[in-house]
Amino acid sequence: MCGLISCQAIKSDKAQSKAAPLVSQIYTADPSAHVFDNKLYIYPSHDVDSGIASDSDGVHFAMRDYHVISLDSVDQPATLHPKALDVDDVAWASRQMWAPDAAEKDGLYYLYFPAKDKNDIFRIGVAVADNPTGPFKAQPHPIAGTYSIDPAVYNDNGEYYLYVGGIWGGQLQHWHYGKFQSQAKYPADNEPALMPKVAKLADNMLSLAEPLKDLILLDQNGKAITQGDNDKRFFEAAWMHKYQGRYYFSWSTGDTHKIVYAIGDSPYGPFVFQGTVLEPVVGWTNHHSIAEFKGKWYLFFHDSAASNGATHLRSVKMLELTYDSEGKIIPINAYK
Ligand code: FUB
Repeated sequence: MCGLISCQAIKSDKAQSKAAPLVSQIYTADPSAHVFDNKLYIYPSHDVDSGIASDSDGVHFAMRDYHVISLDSVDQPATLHPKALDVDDVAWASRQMWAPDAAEKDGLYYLYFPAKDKNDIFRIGVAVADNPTGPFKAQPHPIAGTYSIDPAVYNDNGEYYLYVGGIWGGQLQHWHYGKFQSQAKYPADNEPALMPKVAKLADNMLSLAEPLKDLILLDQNGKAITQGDNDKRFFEAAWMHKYQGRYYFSWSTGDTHKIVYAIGDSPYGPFVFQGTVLEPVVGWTNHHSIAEFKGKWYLFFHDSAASNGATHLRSVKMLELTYDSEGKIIPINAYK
């Protein structure tokens, strides 16, 4: 099995990318894509070289702010917008502004982001703007009842669902019965894996309407995916989209470096495993989103090809995503 320091999924010198970075002024990662008013907006992390040595908790991902990327059409260059939010403007946050997402409701835009609080515990915050690119104004406290990382917000006809979670550095293994335990606890390899969490957002988009609960991911035999099934079990990078009336939940397998997906009939699941969306990319992390724009579907992802494989210096890219006649995603290899 690969470790965070010792293994990269694909070496940069073997990778001929099919896609170019959307922007090259800064390093960007963890793209969450949405279409607002017929324009594509991507909410990424902003990778920086902090000089912090890497560890398996990802302390070298020391991001401090967010910038939004937008595209009027896929044939035109992307626009990188000015800073949308800085950690110094978030009263409760201390460090590590990781993968964000955004949602629109009634003309306001909500940026959801994970950051470590003053006790070094990851929480999910929310910041509000009157336009999609910000600047966003952060709420004074994290969203009550939230924890871990990688928020993804899915708008299902005006009902908004928040998905969160990540193991290892994402701290999900420290949460039991809604309480943070300093001792990490993982299920045994043959037990159900730690599952991502879901809750509906309240009407004000600033709080949860209900406590976070497990989003159940099943294998093709209807059994919960087990902790030892590293090729399938949830690691981080939750995303939800709907295709032809069915809900597609996708995620990163972490130490096996894939983006995989499962299909369900409700935003709450359960979801049945289907297969791979994206093969491993250059760098350790794999993180994505999926959105429809002007009649075509696209996969948004990142890799470290432009930084010669530096895991914490990634670039956001996009490729068209297609389905077969039964709605199965045709797996993407970003290099072949
Ligand atoms: O960018 C920091 C972390 O790396 C994200 O939160 C994870 O999903 C992984 O991409």
